[in-house]
Amino acid sequence: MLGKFFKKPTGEDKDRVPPGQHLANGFPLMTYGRAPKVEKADWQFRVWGLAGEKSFRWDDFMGMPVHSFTDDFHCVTRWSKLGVQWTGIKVTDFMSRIELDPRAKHVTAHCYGGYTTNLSLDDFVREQNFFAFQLFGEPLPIEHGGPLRLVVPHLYAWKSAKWINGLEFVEQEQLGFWEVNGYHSRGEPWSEERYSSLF
Ligand SMILES: Nc1nc2c(c(=O)[nH]1)N[C@H]1C(S)=C(S)[C@@H](COP(=O)(O)O)O[C@H]1N2
Ligand SMILES: [Mo]
Repeated sequence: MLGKFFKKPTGEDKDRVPPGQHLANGFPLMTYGRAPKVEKADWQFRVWGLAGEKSFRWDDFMGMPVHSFTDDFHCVTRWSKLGVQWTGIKVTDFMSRIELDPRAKHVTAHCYGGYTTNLSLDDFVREQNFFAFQLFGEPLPIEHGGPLRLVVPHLYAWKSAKWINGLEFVEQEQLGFWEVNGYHSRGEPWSEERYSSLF
């Protein structure tokens, strides 16, 4: 589907667009269901499973080091957006504030609204991954996952959980919302890990 909504990558952009992807015009929204509205004063983030149970409030997150990130964003429905500018908190900085059980091998991200997605610990705990609270220098819009979303740049964007509010650490992989519905359990865009071979 080229034309109004998609551009064919040209020149140097070409090397940045994974196989089977086209460049999006603007920044499309992709949400299953409705965007939940959560005020920062009420916002809570919980850790459980194979990690010491812990609860965080908005100010706890804002007390962690803040960084800028520029990343390409690839949705499995075949649009990519290059050079998205985010501000957020590194997953690695967050992880230094929790006590992880060495048996933990996977994590399920939980969100306001009920969405979930799973990641191996190896894919989750990376310097490049972060919790974003700003997009292009503005507070992260609700529709894009505000007040806080996960961004995992090296995997398809369904792993970048919007309205994230919890992490459940587990030993055995526990499939999330799209993964249960046939998407690949990992979702690496350069090798086109789009769908599960089980379906
Ligand atoms: N909570 C939640 N997070 C989500 C989704 C969702 O439906 N609910 N959609 C995923 C998908 S499929 C994509 S492509 C990206 C889209 O992010 P955007 O709407 O900011 O473009 O969010 C991901 N995170
Ligand atoms: Mo997506």
